[in-house]
Amino acid sequence: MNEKILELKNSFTASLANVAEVAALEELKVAYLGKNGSVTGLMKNMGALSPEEKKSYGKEVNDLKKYIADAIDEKQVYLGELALQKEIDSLPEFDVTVPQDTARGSYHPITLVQRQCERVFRSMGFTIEDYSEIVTDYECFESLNIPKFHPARDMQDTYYLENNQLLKSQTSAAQNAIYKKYKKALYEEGKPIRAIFPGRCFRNENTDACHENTFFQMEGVMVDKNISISNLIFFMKTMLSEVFQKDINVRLRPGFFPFVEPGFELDISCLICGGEGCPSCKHSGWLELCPCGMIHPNVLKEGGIDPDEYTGFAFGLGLTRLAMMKYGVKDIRDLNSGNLQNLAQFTEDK
Ligand code: FA5
Repeated sequence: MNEKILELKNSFTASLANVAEVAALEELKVAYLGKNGSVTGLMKNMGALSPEEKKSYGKEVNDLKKYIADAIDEKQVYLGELALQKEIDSLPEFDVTVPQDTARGSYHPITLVQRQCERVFRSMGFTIEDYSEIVTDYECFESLNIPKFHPARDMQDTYYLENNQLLKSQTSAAQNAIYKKYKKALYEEGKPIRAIFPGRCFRNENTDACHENTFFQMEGVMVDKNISISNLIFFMKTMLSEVFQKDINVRLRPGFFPFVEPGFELDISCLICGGEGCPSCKHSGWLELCPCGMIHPNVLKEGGIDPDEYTGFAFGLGLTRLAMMKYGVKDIRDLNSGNLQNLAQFTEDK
């Protein structure tokens, strides 16, 4: 190797070893590879060389250029990593096992009543089902004896997606799938269908103290031979007395839902005003809590179950309203407010 080139290479290597900061590295780069740098200066000697010498000299200069450029890039990466590590080391250390002073989270009141209901129904042999919030028109309406353009659809306007699916307006949307899932066990093993399916529902409606556009319901169905209204009333009464742990005034009145026949509205005496009338109960003293009825033969048929052989009941409990009554929340909108000071009060249960 040309002596001058070798000298420059050695001096660069020694200087690079002493560089400890990005700014100094940049200076070194300019000193060697810049327009007036040492390596560029080597090219000026080319004129005095023979064509043969020029060839090997030129190659050696180019090799040195590449060597210096690569070494600078490598050092730049190294210095970057070093700086990052320094920054990490300067962060305060923390111990994940040290207890924090901040308040602990609590269960939402709707979660609490949902779990109470689940406990009661599980103890009576019901399975708990999870179901999608996005459903088809068939699931939410058609399979429930509500054909297209049926006036009953007006009661449950909801939010439609561009692909024609919709946000479910009622947990009843899972009924058809539940019948299809369990009919084999019903027919072949004689196992009654007993299922509850809590879930979030959506409706396009004006909100007030007892109506939200997003709320929770808990559907329940039971199908077997000889199921009657007495079974329905027994399960409703058991659930309410377990949840409230006291006697509650209840009234049952006729109600129309295309998927049950006969259908009922189950109201409870408003626990906010003691039945006197207030905004929470639309000043009637009663709160619609749990519509129910005997499953319509068309709905059973659509689920693959012969209505001449089997009967069943279904109910659609308003979980959000149940939470209002249980915890004395006067305005349903407070439950969706995300106000932790309000919500953190309800920690009595798991
Ligand atoms: C239904 O949704 C029927 N699917 C219930 C049903 C199931 C009937 C099975 C028969 C058999 P309805 O629209 O009334 O029915 O709602 C049921 C309950 O959900 C109401 O009683 C109420 O407690 C609650 N609910 C309804 N709309 C709202 C709302 N906008 N905000 C809060 N709770 C509501």
